[in-house]
Amino acid sequence: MTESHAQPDFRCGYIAIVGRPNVGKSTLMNQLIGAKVSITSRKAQTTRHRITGIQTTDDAQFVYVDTPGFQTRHSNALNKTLNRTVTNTLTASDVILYVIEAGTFGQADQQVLDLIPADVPCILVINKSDRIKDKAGLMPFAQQVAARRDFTAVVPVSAKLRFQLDNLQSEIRTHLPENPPVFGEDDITDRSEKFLAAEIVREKVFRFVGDELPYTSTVLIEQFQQEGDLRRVFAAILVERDTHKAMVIGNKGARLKDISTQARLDMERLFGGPVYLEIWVKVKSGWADNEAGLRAYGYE
Ligand SMILES: Nc1nc2c(ncn2[C@@H]2O[C@H](COP(=O)(O)OP(=O)(O)OP(=O)(O)O)[C@@H](O)[C@H]2O)c(=O)[nH]1
Ligand SMILES: [Mg+2]
Repeated sequence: MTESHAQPDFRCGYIAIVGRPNVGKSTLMNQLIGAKVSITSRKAQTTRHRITGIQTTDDAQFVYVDTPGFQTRHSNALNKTLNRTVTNTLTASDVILYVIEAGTFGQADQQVLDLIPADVPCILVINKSDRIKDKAGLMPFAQQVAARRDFTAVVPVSAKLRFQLDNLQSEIRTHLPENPPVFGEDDITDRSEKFLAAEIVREKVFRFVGDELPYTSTVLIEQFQQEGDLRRVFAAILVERDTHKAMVIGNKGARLKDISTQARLDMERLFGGPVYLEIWVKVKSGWADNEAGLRAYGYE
């Protein structure tokens, strides 16, 4: 710990990031901390766990908590678990970032807003503002949404282009309590490398396999070993049916090869060393419908 952290006005606290699926919560957290600890994709329901992203500056430690998009469509055991993760995070935060997409506000957004406790400072973050051509139209939209709750601030941002993220961070800091840092100053997450490895493989499945692959696929790390600098990772992609297995493997294994290569490169970047990665695809049906199965795969 450096001396500056002993300063009396050092602040540290938890910042929940919530919103309906696909509004850019994980992209926002990664950009705020400057590292990719939470996976992202253009498909809804990418994030399935509570994931912490930590950033330490001279005068504050920001502990962001990325959450799954709140599910309102299907109600299986997985979705109930995901939603419980969101509600539990909300009650344990110093500040809440309520994220919506510029120009869009619907029932699913309102349902998340209804969950937010009245006594926690909440910032309305209007993401994907880069997509709005008519910038003047953003004002009335922001005012309409802002009227739905007593927000402490309204900040239009583009997580993708890093637009307004510094302003957002200064606003967040004003709501953090005066506390010494909880994590080390170089920590970027409280999740293990094994957990992050599984998430990286899952991201590549989401990205490389078309929309036809149901969201009920998951990844299990069967072995994670470190020898010096080298990490050896043995992963299994679990799918529901043989036809899904064929989709993941692709023609002559081409798709699985792409998944493996991209996952390995991301792991090497994040872990800062070489990675040996082997991936199998296994059929295991029904895991997302059953609470015991979910616990076995690390869902809280
Ligand atoms: N144009 C634009 N796209 C963005 C922005 N932020 C995120 N996206 C895209 O939106 C999609 C969803 O991003 P995620 O960060 O995975 O969204 P999420 O809210 O975490 O999604 P879930 O975890 O499924 O709830 C991805 O394709 C991102 O690249 C932004 O500021 N501008
Ligand atoms: Mg996400």
